[in-house]
Parts: sequence; C-alpha cells; structure tokens
Amino acid sequence: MNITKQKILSDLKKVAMIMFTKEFIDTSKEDQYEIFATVIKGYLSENWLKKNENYRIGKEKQVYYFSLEFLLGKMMCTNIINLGLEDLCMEVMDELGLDLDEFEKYDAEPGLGNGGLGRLAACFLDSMASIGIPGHGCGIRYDYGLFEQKIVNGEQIEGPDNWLKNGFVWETKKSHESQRIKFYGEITLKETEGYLTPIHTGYETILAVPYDIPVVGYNNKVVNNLRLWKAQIQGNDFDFNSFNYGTFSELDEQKRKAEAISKLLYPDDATESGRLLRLKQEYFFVSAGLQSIVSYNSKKGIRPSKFPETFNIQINDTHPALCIAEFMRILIDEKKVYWDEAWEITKKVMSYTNHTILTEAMEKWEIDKVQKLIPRVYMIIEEINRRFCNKVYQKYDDWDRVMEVAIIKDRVINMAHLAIVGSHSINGVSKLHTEILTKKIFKNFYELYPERFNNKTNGITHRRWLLKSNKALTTLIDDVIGYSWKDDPNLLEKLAEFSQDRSFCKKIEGIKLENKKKLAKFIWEETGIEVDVNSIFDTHVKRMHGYKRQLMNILHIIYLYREILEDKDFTMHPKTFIFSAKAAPGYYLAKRIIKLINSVGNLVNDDERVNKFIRVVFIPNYSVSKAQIIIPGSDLSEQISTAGMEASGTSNMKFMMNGALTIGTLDGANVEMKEAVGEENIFIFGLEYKELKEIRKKQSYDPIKFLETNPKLKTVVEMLRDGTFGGDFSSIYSHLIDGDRYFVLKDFNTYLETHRKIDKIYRDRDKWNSMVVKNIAKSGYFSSDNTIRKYAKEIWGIDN
Ligand code: 26V
Repeated sequence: MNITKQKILSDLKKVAMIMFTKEFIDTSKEDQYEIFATVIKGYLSENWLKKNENYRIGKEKQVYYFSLEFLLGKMMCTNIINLGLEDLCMEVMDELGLDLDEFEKYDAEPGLGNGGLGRLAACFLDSMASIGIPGHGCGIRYDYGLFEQKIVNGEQIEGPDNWLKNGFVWETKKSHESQRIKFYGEITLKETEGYLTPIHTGYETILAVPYDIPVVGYNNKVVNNLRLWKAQIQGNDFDFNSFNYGTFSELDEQKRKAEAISKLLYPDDATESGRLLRLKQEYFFVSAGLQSIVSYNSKKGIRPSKFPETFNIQINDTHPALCIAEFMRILIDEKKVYWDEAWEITKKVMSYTNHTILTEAMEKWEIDKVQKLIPRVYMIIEEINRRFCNKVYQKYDDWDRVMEVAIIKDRVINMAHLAIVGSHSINGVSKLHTEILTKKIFKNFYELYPERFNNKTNGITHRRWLLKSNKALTTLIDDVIGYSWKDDPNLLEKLAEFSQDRSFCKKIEGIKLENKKKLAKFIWEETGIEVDVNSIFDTHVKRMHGYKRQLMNILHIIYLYREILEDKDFTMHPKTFIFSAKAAPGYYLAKRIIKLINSVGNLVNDDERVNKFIRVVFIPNYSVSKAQIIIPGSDLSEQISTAGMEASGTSNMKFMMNGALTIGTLDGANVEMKEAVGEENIFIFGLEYKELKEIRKKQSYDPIKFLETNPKLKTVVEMLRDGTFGGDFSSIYSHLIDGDRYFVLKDFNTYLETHRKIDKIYRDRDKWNSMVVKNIAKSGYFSSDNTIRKYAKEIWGIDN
C-alpha cells in the first residue's frame, strides 16, 4: 500500500463521514483522534491479516508468550513510528493545524501490568515483531489495570484505573474464536477403548472472548498479535421463554461472577497471592490460550507429535505455570495421546522464565483450592508430581532430597517446581540472577537438569525508549552516525568515537537541558513544585519496595538537610530528587516510605536555607507514559537495590540509553552495564552479593551497634521518631534497627561518598558529558532485539 499525505487526508475525510457523518474538521478533538487512530489501524490491518501468509503458519515455528501482564503504554505514536509514517503524519497534522501530542492525550493507556515483568513482556512483543519472529502474546483483558495512585496528605490513595472508559481503538473483538473454560465439578474416570476417559460433570462454564491487539514491527510489514481474553457468561442473551424476575436476578449474579475473572489486575502483594480469583485468572487465560492454539493447529491438520516443531510456549514467571498441566490435559483427554508421549511433547513446547528470588513472591497454591476449582488439572499435577518424585528417589535413594524438589509438599503446589519439571528451558534475567538461581534457589534442580538452565539478560526496545521518548536525541544520533542504528541498535557503539568531541558533547548537553525543561514543566503541572533545570535531576522511579531501597535515598536527603542547616560553609551543586512509585495496597512499610518522602519534601522545599541546594519531588501515579517524560529528563539514575535482590532491572537500561549516569549497586543487570561501559563510567557502590551472604551467614550485622559508630547517621535515624517530619515514622525506625534484611544502614556510608564523588564530577561538564556519550554508545547492547534473538536461537529453536 502506498501511503501519501493526500491519501491520509482523504481517508480522514472518509472515516469521519462513516463514523460521525461529518466533515473531519467539524468533529471534536476527541473524535478527530478516534478518526485518525482508526485510519492508522486501517493501514496496519492489511499486514495484520496477512500475518499468516507472512509466517507461513504450519511451516514456520510460532512463539506464544503467556503472561498475566502486558504493560503496553500508549500505542498510537509507537504504531506510527513502526509503520514508518511519522514524518508523513507530522505533515498531515501541520496541514490541518493539529498536534499529534494533543491527540496522544486521548489515546487510552493499557497499564495492564505491575512493573518490570509486564513492561518486559511489552518490549519483547515489540522486538519479536520488529525482527520478524512470529511471536504472539497471550494474556487477560482486564477491565481495570493497575490502580491509579493519588497522593493525599502525602499518602497513597488507590483508585480504579478505568482505562477502557472511552473505548480502545486498537483492539478487535473476535467473538467467533471464543473458548469455553470449565471450573469446578466432579471427575470420574471411565475406561473406554483402552483409554481412561475422564467424565467431568457438574462444572460451570465461563466463556473466554478474545480481543486482539496488533503488534507492529518496525518498518518490516510484520504485524503480530497480542490476544487478551475477557471472561463472559456463556450465552449472553436471556432466554425470554423462561424469563421471570427470579431467574433474571440469578442470571445477573452469574454474569457478575463470571465477569469478575477479568475485572482487574492484581497489584503484586503477598496478601493477595492466595486469592481464589487470582487462581481463576491464571487457569482462565492459560486454558483459553492453549485451547485456541491447539484447535488452530488441529484444524491445519498438524498432529500433536509435530507440536514441538510448530510452536513454543514461553511462561512468563510462574503465573501461567498451569500451562504445563493444562496442555497435558488437552493432549491426553482430548487428543488421546498416551502419557509418556504427551509429557515429552509438553516439555519440548514449554519454557519458563523466572523473574524474582524473593521467597514471598514465589507462587504456591493450596491443593484444596486447586482440587476444587480445576479437579482434572489437579489430578494431572498429582500424577506429574508422583512420577517426578519416583524418578528423583530412584536417582538419590533419599526421601529428604525428594521432598526438596517435590511439586506438592505440605498440601501446597509449588508453581516454580511445576514450571521447572515441565519445561525444557529455565532462564534467569541477568547473569547474576541466573547464577543465584543455579547456585542457590534452584540448586537441586540444576543438579538434576543442568542443560535446562540458561541466562537471558533483559532488554528494552529502543523504539519506544529512544525513538519515541527522545526525538531530539534520535535526530542528533541520525545526524552523526546515520540511520542504520535504528535497525541495529548495537551500532550506537559508533557514538563512542565522539565522546571526546566537545561540540558533539555540548549538543548532547543541550538536548538534556531541553528534556529537563519539559520534565520541570511536567513536575510543576503534576505537583505544583518549581524545580531548577540547572540542578542535577536525580531520579528514583520504580515500584516502592524495601529491597529497592528508596528509604536509603530519602535518608540521604535527610542527611543533607541536616548538613545544610548545621554547616555554615556547606556547599554542593543543587540537586532535585525525583521519586515516583506505587506501593502494593497492603504493603504498610512501603506506604510509610511514600509518606516520608512527601513529608521530607514539604520540609525541604519550603525552607529557603535548604531549597537552594536540594528539592524533593514525588510524582504521583507512575506509568509508562510518565516514564517517557521522566527518564529522558534525568541526569542520574538510582539503581540501588540490595545486591542479589533485583533480578535484572530494566529502567536502568532506559536511563542509560537516554544519557543518564547510573548510581547503583552490583545487582541485576547493573553488573553487565558496568562491564559494558567500564567501571569509570558508572558509579558503583555498596556491598556485593557474596559479601552480604557472608554477613547473613555470620549474622554479623547489628544495626544498633552499627549506629553507635556512626553518630551522624544515628541522628538522621532518630529524626524518624522525634516528630521532625510531622508524621509518625517509628515503624520505619523499627524496621531499620530490627535487623533490616535490605541492609540500608550498612550501605549508607558508601552511598553518601559516591554522591559526593558525583557532585564533583558533574561540575566538570566535559567529563560528565563524555561519560554520558559513552553510556549511550553502549546502551544498544541492552536492546530487547538482542535478548529476543537469544531466546529465539537458544530456547525456541528459531534461527533468525
Ligand atoms: C512480586 C512480589 C509479590 C509478593 C510481594 C512482594 C513482591 C515483590 C516482587 C515481586 C516481583 C514479581 C516479579 C517481577 O516483576 N520481577 C521483575 O521482573 C523484571 C523483568 O524481568 C526484572 O527486571 C525485575 O528486576 C524483577 O523484579
């Protein structure tokens, strides 16, 4: 299709007429957005429809990425960029006197994820399409995404994220491809023709209706599919023959119950993890996705034995781990494959990615719940466990050993164990994380199946995180090294030659300043706080969690506050500390830290003796679109988790790509960032994983004793309970001195020193700029295109 300015203009006219029976220019701004987005959707639809041909389904291996979360962010602009229509659309907007940025405000934001894991899934979809891998997403179409955060009196208040309220242009409902999901009931096994056939009676059926979202590849005519399932009651229409008010209200109740399944995304939270509705969600989308994949392949005449050559299923964390048992169920009960063959097929098809080593985040389900909700699937899990345990027993002749790896123990199912036993590949998301998996968390499994374990360091898509979010930097890079880096971000490396080129470095500095101005304006609009664009923008944005140590950052700010007040000769380059973070609704400590940041902020920002040096800003309701403004406008990226606890981190890579320097611990992908850019171009501090391991083993960390030798820090900590900040922060105080498992105080001094070092280097503008350029140059290594190529080759058996 040849798209020209004229064509877009005439399509806008046509679509306006069809949708609103009006001339385009006579419609409202919001309607104009919808018309425009519909026209763009039309352009991509041709290739979307053709995807089957493109990929020669049945001949080329397909990948299905199963994930409970896809944190997509707004899609209009990235679709335009990937379709190669950016310049043309700009021209059209100019001609019509319109503004694309204004249109973007009306673009719905699917925030269907909690944080890193969901955003990674979105970056992976973008990369699979862009490098031409037939990879599709499978998830849930939640009516409500992650809660909306408001800050009232410095505290987090949660509200619903009604992201669908004005519709979502990019999706297409595919009712005719709906699937039936069975819950509850009883199973009896009946022997017929040599097979044990399960007879399922008394079950409830929920209808899973698919909504497809196009995933547009970058300039390559590929459009993949993200399929999100919505839960509905079966048979939407009422039976008017048997209609009476009694059955009507019963139906209403059933409808409400059924639709609850896809009502909302759970905020990751230990207290929520045991909820039945969450388990229902997991089985719901796993079953819908697998049934649709199998029925599609069966219709194409592909036999189960050929499934491993035809498709691969990537399990994103343990949330879709029921895939293993459900796939077995389909193969055995519906396709009549014998157990042993079905098991071999399952293992070849499935692969599992682990995203956390935090024990409280490891999914476990009580067998009573599973047995009741999905009785047949439970029987299969039991059988998988029985066979696996027998094998392990045969190998070690030691029941203790068996119990360490058992899938079912103490009447709970360990979902990670199920995922490992049923997959041919298990991967961590950074070198350090994978090492911890094989040496510690899954050590016993590594001994059993060393060949299954591998590392795939996370990545980010430069299309959203540079081309879209930092247009000025994109253009400058084009001018200096040409355009080819956009297809191959590894070529950003060419920028390294310019790290000593003063005029180039000044341009980089100029772009940063412009982005800081945009961010400053945004901060003003969001918080009413005025910030100085010449100060260092020091940014800490991610979920609020103990291990991410926002607390260490705010303690450092309190420390500076005191120094400024007490030391007449105090000086530093002014700094603006920027935070944005959502806390899980039931995570009390995290919520208190939000309150503390806001309270300290009020004190600092209102005190003229202090605010000439430091200011503190908390931007409410962190989201993908806010990240797209915050990250390009930052100078310093805070990646200060307790070593060993952040599996990878991905915002670290986004900041790097946008020319912010990192202050970080040797944790997750920071380790590899240091390797890539060299230790002189990153600010690493703090205890390493192995050192912390020793401290834990010897139990040699005593915060109270530690504070005795650090009087200044002690005063800071005491301020948490002496009323300086208004509220009661004694819970944070107690957390810090009662053997804090995140070692905040232990790493504090080196953190402080590193900030002092940064202060000095920042004043040497040439040095700083040259470090910035080196970081941008090496950031291409962390492109998710690289990551996906490795998944394709080493896990999915696809050579691209
Ligand atoms: C889950 C939970 C649930 C229970 C309460 C506490 C808690 C804390 C963390 C989590 C994490 C869930 C998995 C996750 O999002 N992991 C993140 O995955 C990213 C992509 O691989 C990775 O970059 C982050 O380091 C990792 O935390």
